[in-house]
Amino acid sequence: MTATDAATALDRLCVDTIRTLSMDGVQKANSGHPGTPMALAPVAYVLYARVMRHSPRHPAWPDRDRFVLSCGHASMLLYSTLYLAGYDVSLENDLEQFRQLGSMAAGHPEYGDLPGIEVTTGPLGQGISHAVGMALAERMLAARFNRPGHEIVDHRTFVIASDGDLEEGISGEASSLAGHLGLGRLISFYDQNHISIEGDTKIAFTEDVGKRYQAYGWHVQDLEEDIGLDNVQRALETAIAVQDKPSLIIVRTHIAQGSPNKHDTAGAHGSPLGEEEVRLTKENMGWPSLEPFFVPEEALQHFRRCVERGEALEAQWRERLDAYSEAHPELAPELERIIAGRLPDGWDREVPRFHATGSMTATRKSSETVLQWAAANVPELVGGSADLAPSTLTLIADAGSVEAGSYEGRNLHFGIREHAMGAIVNGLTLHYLRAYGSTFFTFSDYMRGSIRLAALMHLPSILVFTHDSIGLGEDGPTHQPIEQLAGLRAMPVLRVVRPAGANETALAWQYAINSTDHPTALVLSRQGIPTWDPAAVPADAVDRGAYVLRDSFREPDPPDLILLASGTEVHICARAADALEAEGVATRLVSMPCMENFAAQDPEYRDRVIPPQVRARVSLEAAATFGWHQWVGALGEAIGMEGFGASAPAGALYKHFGLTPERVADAGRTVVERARSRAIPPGQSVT
Ligand SMILES: Cc1ncc(C[n+]2csc(CCOP(=O)(O)OP(=O)(O)O)c2C)c(N)n1
Ligand SMILES: [Mg+2]
Repeated sequence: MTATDAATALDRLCVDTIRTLSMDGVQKANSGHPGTPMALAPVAYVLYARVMRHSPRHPAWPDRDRFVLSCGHASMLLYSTLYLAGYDVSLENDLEQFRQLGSMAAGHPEYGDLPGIEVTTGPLGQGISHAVGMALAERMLAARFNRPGHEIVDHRTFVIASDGDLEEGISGEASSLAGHLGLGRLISFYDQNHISIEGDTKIAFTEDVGKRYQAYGWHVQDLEEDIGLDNVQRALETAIAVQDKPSLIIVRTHIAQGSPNKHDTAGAHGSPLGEEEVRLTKENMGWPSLEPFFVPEEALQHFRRCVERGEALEAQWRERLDAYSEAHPELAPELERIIAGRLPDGWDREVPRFHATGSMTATRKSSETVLQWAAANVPELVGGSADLAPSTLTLIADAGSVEAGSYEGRNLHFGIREHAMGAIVNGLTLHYLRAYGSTFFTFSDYMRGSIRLAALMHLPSILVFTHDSIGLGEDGPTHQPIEQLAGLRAMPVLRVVRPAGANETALAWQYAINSTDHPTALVLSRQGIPTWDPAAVPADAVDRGAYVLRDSFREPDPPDLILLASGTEVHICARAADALEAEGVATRLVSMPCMENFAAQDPEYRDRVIPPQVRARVSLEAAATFGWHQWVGALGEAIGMEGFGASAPAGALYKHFGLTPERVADAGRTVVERARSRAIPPGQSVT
C-alpha cells in the first residue's frame, strides 16, 4: 500500500454497511449495543477484507487466522461482518433475529452458533485471555509439526478488546504471560473510546495502558484517531512483522461514530439508538435507503471477494499440505488426527491398575503416575500449573517446558495466574490440544469465570485440583476448600470427579481425556488413602458416577444401611462399615466419584445402587453438605463441614470436625433406628 489513504468509495460503503446492519439489528431487537460496532466497523473491515487469512465458506479451515471479539457486547459487529464477508449467516434468520429465542445471533457471540465465532465472549477480559491460549497453541503445534520449508502451521490470532477487557484482571494476567512467552502472532486492537457504562472512563481507568503493555513485553502502536483503512492496514502489517512480541494497536475511537446525537455518549453503549436517531445517522452518512437491513448490492459483492480470496488461500495451503505429507509421511497423519480431535486408537487400552497394599497414597500422587501413562499415549495432552506443580504433581516427565521462542515442550508454567490459566487452557483446547491446568482446589474460585465459559462452550478442558479438603491440614482455612465441590457441581455441563483412591484416579483421567463435550474437574487429595482392590472398582465407575464399592453381608438382599461418600472419605466410611457390620448392621458402601454422572443415570441403575426401600443412609464428605440431601433422603443424614476449617494437622482436624468412622457409625445406628421406627423428622415428608 502507498502512504496515501487509498480507501475506495466501495470500501467506505462496505464499512458503512457494517454500521447500518449493526444499528438495525440492535434497533429491531430493541436491545443490544450499537455504538461500538459503528465505531469499530473500519477495523473489522480491514481485518476481514484485507488482512486476515480466512475462508468464509470453510470456517473450519485449520490454518485460518483466528478472530476474537473480546468485547462480546459488540456482537453485531461480528455478525454483520461475517454476513458481509460471505460466511453462512443469513440476513433474515440471523441478523434480523438478533437476540431472539432460537436465533444463532445471540446477545453475545456463542461458540458453535454462527460459523466464524471462534470463542464465546461477553464476560469482559475473557476473549483476549482465551486468545492467548489459541496463539500459544498455534506456536506449540508449529514447533511440533513445522519443518524447514514446510510451515504447515502458520496463522495468527487477532483480537479486538475494549476498555473493560483491559480493566479486568484476567487480561492483565494473560497479557503478562503472552508478553513473557513472546507470542508474536497475537495481535490485539485496544478500542480506547473513553466510554464505559457509567460514563467517561476517567472516573476509574486512567493509567497509560500502552506503557503497561510495553512493560508486559508487547509491541505497542497508538494510532490515536486515525483509523483510516490504510492506516489500520499499515499498523497491522507492522504488527505482523514483529515476530517475537505480541502486538497491541491502540485506536482512539468514538462510540456511535456518525450518529449526530449519540456520538461519544455512554447512552450509545447499551441501548438502541432509537428509530429517529437511526434515520438521522443514515441521512448523515448519505445512506441510500431508509429500509432497515438494506445492503447495497455493490458493497455485498465487494465484501464477498473474501470468499474467493479465502478459497485461494486455502487451496494453496492444501497444496502445501500435500507437499508436507509427501516429505513427512510420519508427521502429516498425526497432525491431521490432532486437528480432527481424534484420540490415538486404543490409547486407553491399558488403564493403569493399582494393587491393594497396606500403604497410603494420595490421589494427587496416583494422578501423577496416571498422567505419565496418559501423556505417553496422548501426544496432544499438554498442561501445567499456576506455580504449584511440585504440589499438584502435574509435570509430564521428560517433556520439557514451553519457553519464550521455544514451544516444543509440553509443560506450561502459568505463573501465579489462576484465572488466566483457566482461559488459556480453554484457548488451547479450542485450538486442537488437550490441555489441563492445575492448582489447589480452593483457588478454583479464582478460575470460576473461565470454567464457566468452558462449560458454556462444551469444551473438554481439564482442571486438576489438589489439596481438596481440610485434609490438607496445616495451611488452614484459607487453603481448605469447603463449598467448592457443591459450587462446581452446581455448574451445568461441568463434571466434577473426586476419586477415592488410585484406581478411581486412573479412571478419572481416562474419563476426562475421553470427554468431548464437557470440561472435567479432577479433585484430588493431598493426604494418603488406602488403595482398594482394583476388582472392586468397575471400569465404568466414573461414567456411572457411583457404584457399590462393597456390599453388605446380606448381599444380594438389600442392606440395613447405605454409606455414601466421595474421595478420601470413602475410606472413613469403610471403617465405619466394618464396625457396623461387626455389630450386625448390614452396611453397603457406595463410592460416588461423580455426583452429576450418577444423577444422569437411568433410574434403574440408580435404584440398584441406592435402593429406594433402604431409607437409612448416611453421606460423608469433608465439605459443605449442600447437594447430598437428595441422596440420603428425608430419613438420612449428611455429614460434612458446617463452617470453615482450621490450621492443624489433618488427623486432628478430621477428629475436631467429627469426620470420623465413629461419628459415621453413630449416625448410621441413628438412621437405621429412625428408618425402623419409620419416625419422620419434624417438618419433613417421606421421600
Ligand atoms: C466481567 C464483566 N463485567 C461486567 C460486564 C457488563 N458490561 C458489559 S459492557 C460493559 C462496559 C463496557 O465498556 P467498554 O469495555 O469500554 O466497552 P464499550 O462500551 O466502550 O464498547 C460492562 C460493564 C461484562 N460484560 N463482563
Ligand atoms: Mg469503552
